[in-house]
Order: sequence, then C-alpha cells, then structure tokens
Amino acid sequence: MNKSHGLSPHPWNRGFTWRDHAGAGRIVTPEQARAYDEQGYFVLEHAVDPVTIAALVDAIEPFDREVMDFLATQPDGRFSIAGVDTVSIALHPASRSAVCRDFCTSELMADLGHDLIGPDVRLYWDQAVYKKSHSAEPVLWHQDNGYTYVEPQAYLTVWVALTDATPDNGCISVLPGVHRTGTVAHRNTPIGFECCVDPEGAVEVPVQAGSAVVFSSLTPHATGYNRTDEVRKAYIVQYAPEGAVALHGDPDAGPPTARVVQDDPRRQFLMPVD
Ligand SMILES: O=C(O)CCC(=O)C(=O)O
Repeated sequence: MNKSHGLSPHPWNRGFTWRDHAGAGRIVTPEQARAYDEQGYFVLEHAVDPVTIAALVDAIEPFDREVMDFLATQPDGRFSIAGVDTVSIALHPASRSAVCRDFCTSELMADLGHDLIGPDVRLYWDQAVYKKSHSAEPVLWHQDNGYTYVEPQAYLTVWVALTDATPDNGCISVLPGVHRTGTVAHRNTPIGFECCVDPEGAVEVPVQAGSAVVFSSLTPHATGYNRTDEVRKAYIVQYAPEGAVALHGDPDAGPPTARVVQDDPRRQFLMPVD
C-alpha cells in the first residue's frame, strides 16, 4: 500500500490484484489501455456529440429541479454530501428517462465496458452531479468503491462532461497509481467519504463538454470549488461485471453482513454484447 499518501487498505480488501488490459479493444486504444492500467484513467475526447449532450441536459433538468426542491426542505439546505449551495446529485436518471437509458446502453458505453470490464457487463450506477455556482464545498478525495464496497472491486466510471469542466469550476482531479492496490480505507465526514487530503501527485483533468474522463472505481478522485457563475454539469455512468455484489456492513466492525447482487431490472441494465 502506498504509504506516501498516508493510505492504508480497506479492511475488506484482502489480496487484491489489478488485472491489466492488454492490446487494442473495440474503442480503447493500446495507449488508453496502458494509461488506464498504469495511471487509473484516461480522457476520451469528444466522445459524445453536442446534440446528445443537449438532449441529456434537457432530460436531466427536471430531475435536478426535483433534487433542488427536496434539498430546499432540508435543514440548512443540505442532505448528506449534497446541498442547495454546493452540489446536487440526481440519482438514476436512466430509470426514468429513455434519453438517459439509451445513452447508458449506447454502443459507446457497451464498447468501453467490453474493453475495460469484459464481455458481460451491467450498468451499475448512474447519477447527474451538478456543482452549483460558487459552491460551498469540494467533493473530497475518494474512490468510488470507498462509498459502497463492490466486488469485484474494479469497476468502471465514465464521467461525462455536460458542460466544460475546468480547474475554476470543479473539474475532476485524479491520483494516479493507487488503483493497483485496490480499495483503501476511507473516513466518513459530514461532507462525504475521504481517503486522503491534498495528496502529492494529484492531476487536474479539465475536459470540454462532450468529453469523458474514464477511470476505475479504485482511482482516487476529487473535485474542487466551482468559482464561476455557471453550474458545472456532469453525468456519471458506471459499469460492473455481471454478477457483481455490493457488500453491506461496517468495515471497522467486522466482515460484511450482507452481499447484494447488482441486477435491479429497473436501472441496472445488462449491456448489449454485440
Ligand atoms: O462530479 C463531481 O463533482 C464529483 C463526482 C464524484 O466524485 C462521484 O460521483 O464519485
């Protein structure tokens, strides 16, 4: 485990081995596969056309409004890591919008899943994350597998920029290399899980609307404050191997108390094979 970042293994992470992705895939180039293996991420430039991006923004808009209306009813406008003054998270647009569902099960995503996960892939999660203008909080450094512990630990996150994402408005930053050691321990804070603070070697990854940051569930990442007047919008879609399970329980208290197969037919769609 990489001691220079002060990281230690998650209590449930025993004997993890990263599986390399050799050769060219359907869409992932050998260079991108090497970056994914060595750095834990790559950028897929201009992955999504402007018409599709506009359709996604329109489809997500009512869900984001719902979330903002809900947050406004909460104490201080906050609920968990979300808040009217910081970030809104609309869960599972693909379960309610054909536009989002078609996007999540598109050839682009099927090809990414095929190349980076394997032949039998399911949509594991989708959410729209809108960082509000002059946001009050950053999103802390975390691995996606640090929130809900999934096995196999290595699944795929595709962070699709619906607006340009810049260092000024809270683009993704990643911490290369750590993914190869599996899930690390996180602490639970009032504004989310955190695995490290201001780590050395972090890389900011600005991308234009329509580009995607493709990274592992094991790649630590964070986003900073949005210091602009505009909302920064992203649609995050994640893919896991068929048969993946979510482990429940308190990692500090002992082994998992439940293992739940991730195959909810309302939203965890099996990806097309061809
Ligand atoms: O888009 C963001 O600001 C952060 C999203 C994120 O880190 C996540 O969904 O895991």
